[in-house]
Amino acid sequence: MTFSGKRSLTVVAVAVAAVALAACGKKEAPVADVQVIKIGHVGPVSGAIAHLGKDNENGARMAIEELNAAGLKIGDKAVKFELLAEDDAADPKQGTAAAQKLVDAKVNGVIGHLNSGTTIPASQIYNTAGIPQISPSATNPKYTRQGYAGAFRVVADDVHLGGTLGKYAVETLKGKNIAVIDDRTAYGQGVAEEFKKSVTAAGGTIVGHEFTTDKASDFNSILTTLKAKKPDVVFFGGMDAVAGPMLRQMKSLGIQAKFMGGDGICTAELAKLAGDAMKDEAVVCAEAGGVEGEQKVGMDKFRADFKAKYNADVQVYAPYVYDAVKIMATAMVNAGSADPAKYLPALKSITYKGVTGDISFDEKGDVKNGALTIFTYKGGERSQIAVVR
Ligand code: ABU
Repeated sequence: MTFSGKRSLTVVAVAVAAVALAACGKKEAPVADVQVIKIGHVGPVSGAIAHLGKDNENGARMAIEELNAAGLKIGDKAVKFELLAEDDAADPKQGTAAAQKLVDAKVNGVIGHLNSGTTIPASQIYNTAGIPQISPSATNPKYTRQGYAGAFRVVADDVHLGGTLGKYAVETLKGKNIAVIDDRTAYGQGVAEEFKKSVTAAGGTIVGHEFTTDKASDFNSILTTLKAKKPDVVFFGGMDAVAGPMLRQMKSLGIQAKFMGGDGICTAELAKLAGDAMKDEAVVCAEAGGVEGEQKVGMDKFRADFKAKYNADVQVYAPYVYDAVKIMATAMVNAGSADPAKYLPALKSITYKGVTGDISFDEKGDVKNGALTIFTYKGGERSQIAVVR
């Protein structure tokens, strides 16, 4: 483990000269040392899922602006948070390059990445550098099973997602013959395998499993193969940018099956990407988190504030990014230090009430008692079915 305390403090002390004169009294303002705390954020803000990367990045910006407006102190010093936002284009190689760039910039912590396929290789770089990382959206279980002391996740993982959706496909949708497609990414492959295990355990039959990529747009061949197997449910392990065109081609081929997927398809954008191929209640997906009861007030307020600020609906993960940034800042305040080695213990033991619920971490760094929210779409909008744990 590299969290040995050897890493030097990366807080940059900025002496703010007392040059401000009071307008009337010509009195000098007191000299203040303001620590600049660098928070890295990485997601795909270019490429097919740039809308999701921007959603995440805006969640981070919102949190950073609020932290700065609150005038926090860490130890006895005033602090200013700075966001260092990097684009990994959902590509593992660009993900590790972005991670190295943030390490070289001596960030105090990282929120990201969005995709499991970028988060997992990047986590090795952050671990070696001793920099804590909170992923707001990467759901492949491997991320927190590598034994890295500084790897945290504020959403449920693919075991939970795929397992719950598989059971739902058989027990609630009454699927008997179920087809699976995955995009061969760390996320798509992982969630599809968990879904299959759960379908089989619940008594359903997997009639076929076909493969695509996260850049594909022509699914006629694999959909024709699956159509011959007469599935009543098609599950897709992948992201909305691929699922939208896939739904359109299912409609063209006359495939009537229900369409299911994990959090990667469970976005506001999916309805636009699928267009008139998305019939009401024909798509079921799950977000890897969720709130109910009184906690919905905070989440609803966040969504309204986000829309007012960015003129865009939350896609999926922005509230989780927002909470992740604030959790990291709270750990620093609790520890009285932004030095990663010093605030890491406070992060491990944190209990935090966020807009996404009550957050604390288990021994692996996963959120404890993580929820899932099952959605369908009606009138082109996500419509909540249930929050499950
Ligand atoms: N969790 C869905 C999207 C991100 C990922 O895990 O790749």
